[in-house]
Amino acid sequence: MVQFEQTFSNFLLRHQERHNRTYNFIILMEGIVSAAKKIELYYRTGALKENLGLAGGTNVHGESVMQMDEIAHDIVIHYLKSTERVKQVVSEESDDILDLHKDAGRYFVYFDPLDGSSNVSHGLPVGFMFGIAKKNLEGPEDFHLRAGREYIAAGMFVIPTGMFTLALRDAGCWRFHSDEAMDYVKPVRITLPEDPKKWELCFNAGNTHTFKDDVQRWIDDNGSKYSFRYLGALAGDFHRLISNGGMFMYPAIVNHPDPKKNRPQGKLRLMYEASVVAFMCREAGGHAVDETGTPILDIEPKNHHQRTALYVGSKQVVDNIAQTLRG
Ligand code: AFP
Repeated sequence: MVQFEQTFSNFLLRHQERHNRTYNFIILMEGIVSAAKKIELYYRTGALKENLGLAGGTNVHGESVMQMDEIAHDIVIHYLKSTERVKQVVSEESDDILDLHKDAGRYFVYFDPLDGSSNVSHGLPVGFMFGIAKKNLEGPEDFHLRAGREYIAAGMFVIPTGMFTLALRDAGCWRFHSDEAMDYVKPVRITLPEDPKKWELCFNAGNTHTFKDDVQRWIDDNGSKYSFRYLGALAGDFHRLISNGGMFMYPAIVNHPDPKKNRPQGKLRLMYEASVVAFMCREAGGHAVDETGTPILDIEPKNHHQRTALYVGSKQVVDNIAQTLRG
């Protein structure tokens, strides 16, 4: 018998209807999904076409090589523009905030088109991560940078695995799989498991000696309770974490033997990395804080490329380390 799965488009259409919403968000998401499919296609064939190299170089055919993250940025901008629904975007690949349809648009999109660049030359998983906020419907738009709690949705594609996770405000965190026709299908609601048996810790253990003393002590006291996993691309690491539970962390680097390499503000970007996973995690029943124990979703960005430390995952574990962080 032929097995039919619910498609992402059908899922979203029903969601909008159920909540008496407009179709604008569907048009926006159609653009985002088209971009993800295109990035996936380029990524899969990148090694063949020698598109995984350094920008500015030339391949064996004498053609100029574009770096995958630049290609991914161009793809996302093209599809977002074509929706005619986006006012402005923040992209990891652009120094400036970019205006798309500044007056007529309805949404702000904050994205990293290809997160995890150290995996690119190996063809290993990377992420296309995005957060979405809506214009001020009540008064004149002031174009302020939104904190994560103001996002209406956030999600990520783990490329090239065909996995897509989307969280909708107050409507849960959902995972979809790409089928044979490259349609995203089979919505499965994700809730962080309460059973600590599967919980994992996920961080770059090679950096441990550079974390602040309290965090190193917390790891000494608690690390042995969990298995460790680390891929080095947030989307892939978080994809696993949100299924198994536990905590992903990228603490501030404050004790580096070479002080120039310290990162007291953390490494990850607030608007299109930390707030995106924090939003998904909240919808899955989890929590996320920064180096001071402040909820990530409450941080008002002062700069669109602002960095932050990040502790995200099962509420119990994050609450526990947050106590240490608050001192
Ligand atoms: P890149 O895109 O610069 O490789 O950074 C990826 C990332 O922002 C995030 O996806 C990873 O979780 C984290 O950095 C990995 O950082 P380390 O290589 O320092 O462990």
